[in-house]
Amino acid sequence: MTTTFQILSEDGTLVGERPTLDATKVKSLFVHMLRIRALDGRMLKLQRAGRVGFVGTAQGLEATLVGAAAPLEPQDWLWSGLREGGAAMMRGLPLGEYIAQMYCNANDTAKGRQMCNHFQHKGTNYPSWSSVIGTQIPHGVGAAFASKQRGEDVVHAIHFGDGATSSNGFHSAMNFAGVWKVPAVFVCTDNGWAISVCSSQQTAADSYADKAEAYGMPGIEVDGNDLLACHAAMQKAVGWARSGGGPTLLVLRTYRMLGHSSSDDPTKYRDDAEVAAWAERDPIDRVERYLMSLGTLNPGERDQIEASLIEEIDAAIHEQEAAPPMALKTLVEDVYAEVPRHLKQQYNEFIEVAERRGDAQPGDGAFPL
Ligand SMILES: Cc1ncc(C[n+]2csc(CCOP(=O)(O)OP(=O)(O)O)c2C)c(N)n1
Ligand SMILES: [Mg+2]
Repeated sequence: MTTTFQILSEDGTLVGERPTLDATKVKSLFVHMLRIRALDGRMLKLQRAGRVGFVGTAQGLEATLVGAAAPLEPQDWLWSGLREGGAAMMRGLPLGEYIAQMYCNANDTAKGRQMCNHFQHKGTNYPSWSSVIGTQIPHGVGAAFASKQRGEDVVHAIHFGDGATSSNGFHSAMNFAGVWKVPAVFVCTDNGWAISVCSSQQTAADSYADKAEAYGMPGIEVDGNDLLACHAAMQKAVGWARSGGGPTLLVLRTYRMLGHSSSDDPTKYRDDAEVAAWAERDPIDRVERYLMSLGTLNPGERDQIEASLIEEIDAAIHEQEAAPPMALKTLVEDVYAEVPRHLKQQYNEFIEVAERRGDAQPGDGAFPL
């Protein structure tokens, strides 16, 4: 029977090993958790209002994102599964850029070529998400092997969901990672569901952490609603990888509180009672109770922090909503050093249609034959 690593119990009292984080640091991580929740809430409203196309929230998963990202150094890499945009922001993806990627506007660094809500940030070693489940796992292991071969002081945090453990990429990547002892931490966010497939349908193993044994690495199950446990487990695994010890599989057990995405209706496949039970274990409320008990957070302070976060987010939304769409010309750029004749021709034909429809201004046809 797998035991679950915990430091902070549900009522916010310490039950495990002594936390290495001081109260001030915990409070700053608490603010990051609140920012992720506030941003998700805002994005979902924008989606419902038809202002952005698609949203997959991290509601309920905030301790996993923040706890696992905090122990990384700036030179480390974070390979995202489906929901780590908030972790990227914490490591330096600017809020404005995050929102620009939601709108796919002219400030979108992916130039509108990604689905919205699929983030990337070169400056903090955060490769673009892939919707194709599990593909980032072998990519991350390959990059971790390269870091090892080059003798770099770089650890790769490779995130994925419980559903990705059924992908080919998971097994081949875990196998190579174990053999090559790459500097990686596999962070499996077990949020109970892979869209409508629950964990008991996904695996017959007692825990996803058991899978590590077959690949010759430690596998640790962690209470994913416990910020301090997620942080401590990640800190140890990152330290182990950095010192040449090799990879670890961390399984952060938590719960996806909302739908898989804005296109999903979870009431079709899961019970309200299950959701209500997990709501009682909210990861943010737990840290709030702990900080209150330390006297580091005052009554009413959470409301004030939330209000100022919403103000900051709304200002960034207004700024990005005013930005123009990505220039149409970018459709044919960046593949060839010079746009070839056949693409110029196709582009000009496209612009003629776009002008007729009012989607392009006269003059947008920048490639006259
Ligand atoms: C290879 C592949 N198969 C199926 C899908 C459809 N799909 C999208 S998300 C998802 C479930 C992912 O679940 P999980 O890995 O647990 O991540 P979570 O959404 O719970 O964060 C599936 C099956 C896909 N995108 N790629
Ligand atoms: Mg899942």
